[in-house]
Formats: sequence, C-alpha cells, structure tokens
Amino acid sequence: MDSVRYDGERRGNRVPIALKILVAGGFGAGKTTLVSALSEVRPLQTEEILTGAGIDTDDLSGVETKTTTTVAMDFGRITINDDLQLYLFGTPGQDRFWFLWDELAFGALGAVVLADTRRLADCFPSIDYFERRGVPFVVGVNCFDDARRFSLGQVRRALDLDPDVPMMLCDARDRQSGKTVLISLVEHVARHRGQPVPVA
Ligand SMILES: Nc1nc2c(ncn2[C@@H]2O[C@H](COP(=O)(O)OP(=O)(O)OP(=O)(O)O)[C@@H](O)[C@H]2O)c(=O)[nH]1
Ligand SMILES: [Mg+2]
Repeated sequence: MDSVRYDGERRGNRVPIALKILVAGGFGAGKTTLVSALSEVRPLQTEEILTGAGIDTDDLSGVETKTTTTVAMDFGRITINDDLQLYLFGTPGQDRFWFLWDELAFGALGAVVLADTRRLADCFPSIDYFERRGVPFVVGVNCFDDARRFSLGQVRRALDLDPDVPMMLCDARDRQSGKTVLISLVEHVARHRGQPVPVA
C-alpha cells in the first residue's frame, strides 16, 4: 500500500494502486445506492425485482418503496488520488446470497458496513463476518430521512463495536459523504497495517 506501480521503466507512467473494498450491510441499507453515488464509471448492478415470492423473507419495513434487490453484487470504481483507486464491490443484502460472500470478499483490503438505525441488527452478520476474518472495516450509519436520530455513541454501544473501529454518519446518496467514509476506511486500514496513510 505504500508504493506506486510503474507502467514499465521505459515510459515511467505511474499506475495507481487499485484496492478492493467491500460495501456490506443488511437488506436495503443503501449499499447499491452508495456504490452508484461513488462510482466514476457506470456501475455494474445486478438488481432484480422484488416479487411476492419473497414476501416472507424480505422485510421491507422502512424501505417500503424499494422495488429491487441485489442478487449478486454491485461494482464501481473511484479514484481517490493520483496513486490510489478503489474498486468497490457491493454485497447482496439477503441471507440467501451468503454463499457468494467468500468469493466477493477474496482479496478485499477492507470493508464499509452500512447500518440503518431502523433495522440495526441487520448489519450484525456483516460485522461478525469481517471481525472473524480480521478484515478491517468502518461503519457508516446511513441516515434515512424518517429514521430516529441516535448518537454515534449509542449506535456504537448497540453494535458492541471495538473502540478502534471508525464510525460515522453518512448519506449513501451523496458522493462526498461516501468518499469521506472511504477515506476513513483507507486510513483505518493503513493504521491497522502500521503503514503510512496513502490519502493526501
Ligand atoms: N432517504 C434515503 N434513502 C436512501 C438512502 N440510501 C438508500 N436509500 C433508498 O433506500 C432504498 C434501498 O437502497 P439500496 O441501495 O437498494 O439498498 P441495498 O442495501 O443495496 O439493498 P439490497 O441490495 O436489496 O440489500 C432505495 O430506495 C434507496 O433510494 C439514504 O441515505 N437516504
Ligand atoms: Mg443492493
């Protein structure tokens, strides 16, 4: 993470380092929204229509207007600075797609876990997944308009997060807000690895 690759000595063109980041969290927490807001390339999405077939499993409380769900992954890319690009992989939010997680997480440097305070417990499995595997992560509390406001301390206690896990409020629809979350993750990963922070 502390070096920049060169595109052949002869030309000397700097090639930014590309790091893989996961965007995780519960069903409807805003993962696809965040990847889309951040991506500078047209995001790859795998949305399928929510149908009556999922009525017993898909808890739409709070996201009643949601009509689609991610069935494989989201993909996007963002350039943080001349030396660093992040490749963003949004996970599917529903339990029935857990079988995809190990492949999606392979080689990931870190993760953003999106939390929705109306359904906080939905992000427990993501947090558990990254804690068990030692993957550094940050928690973005996605502020939905009609959600009751809690302090970050309250949410941290409810999630039983380690004190060193960065946590912040965010708006998944807002590119600058999402970028702040990503930068906090990159800084956290660098600290975790005892390396210089690559974000200028
Ligand atoms: N008000 C508000 N709505 C949001 C925000 N983030 C997402 N939404 C809306 O919430 C709904 C769910 O967003 P998605 O991005 O599809 O959520 P997801 O986590 O990808 O959902 P799954 O892939 O099905 O788990 C969409 O209708 C979004 O427009 C937010 O920050 N504020
Ligand atoms: Mg999604």
